[in-house]
Amino acid sequence: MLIRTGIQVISGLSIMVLLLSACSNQRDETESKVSSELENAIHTVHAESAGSKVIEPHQGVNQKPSPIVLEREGTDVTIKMTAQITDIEIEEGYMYRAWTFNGEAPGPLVVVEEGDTIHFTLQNKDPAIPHSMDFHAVQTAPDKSFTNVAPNETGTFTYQATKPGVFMYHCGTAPMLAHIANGMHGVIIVQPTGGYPTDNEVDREYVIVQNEWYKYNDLEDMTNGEPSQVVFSAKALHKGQINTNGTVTAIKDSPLLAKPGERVRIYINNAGPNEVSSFHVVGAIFDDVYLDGNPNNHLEGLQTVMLPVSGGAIVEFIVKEEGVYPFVTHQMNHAAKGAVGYIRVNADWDDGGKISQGH
Ligand SMILES: [Cu+2]
Repeated sequence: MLIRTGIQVISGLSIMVLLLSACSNQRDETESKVSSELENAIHTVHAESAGSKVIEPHQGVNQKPSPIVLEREGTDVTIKMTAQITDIEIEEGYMYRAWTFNGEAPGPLVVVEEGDTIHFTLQNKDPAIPHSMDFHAVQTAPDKSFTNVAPNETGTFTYQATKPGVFMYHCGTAPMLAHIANGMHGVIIVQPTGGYPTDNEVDREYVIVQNEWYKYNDLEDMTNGEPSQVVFSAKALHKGQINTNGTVTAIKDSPLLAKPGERVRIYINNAGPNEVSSFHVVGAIFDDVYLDGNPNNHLEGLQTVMLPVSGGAIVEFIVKEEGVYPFVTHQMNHAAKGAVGYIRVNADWDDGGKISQGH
């Protein structure tokens, strides 16, 4: 019989306190620091709600999310995405009129295979601002292939994905910081032709993105300030998985799921735009890590993986027993601003016998 030793029900704050009490011998001081940081974060959010800077052409514009189109014919992959203005509730009661791909922030997950030729079309539904697409997964001349698409116009670009990995994509239109920080970023996974050495050991796999938010469309704050929220989102890799925006409660309200003893793989990417991620799963050690998702960059036995802005990784770990395993960026001030998600490990969870792995 399994012994329930994990944390069954836990709040974001108590996780922070637990983490910090384990990591520091100045417990009282740290706890009060975390509380005060949380209060500051909440205060900031409320302050922002009052004074938004929605530009005139975006006032009253809230475009419904539209699904990405991804069609394959041999090694030719047609991808159609939109640039659009869509409200995202980053924190309960705090709406952010995001600049997005397809109405999601981060944008929809793109998965292709090594060697594919991508025929990419961007439909710019923004009535006022040009947008563009910079896929880190391709090698091409940016001034030809990542160029602006004017408002209400469509642009098509062709390039090849020659290297496997977990790559960032983002809008590259100036000022790029504003476009990315306002929500125009996402992940493209290029699956390696020969797979990963540990493919056969993986029971379950998920895609997670970290990003931070700033005061609404405030380039000064994005440039010189501190993030208001640092968040995780889950992007559905397999049917039935959650697909969320980057919000402070996204993967706490709907935890990732696994069963005791399973090996979990997470494809993780840090969209920034400014902050490094120190990705860590509480109660687990990464048995295998592929930096940037390239099978040649294989590391073993990591407690934390460092993700530069735009950087990605695949991490694999065993969830030993039942419980709730939080994952965080171990930069505690960022975890306090929302960058905490849960993996719920439960033997009784009825997954219909399906393994959420797709190779
Ligand atoms: Cu843009």
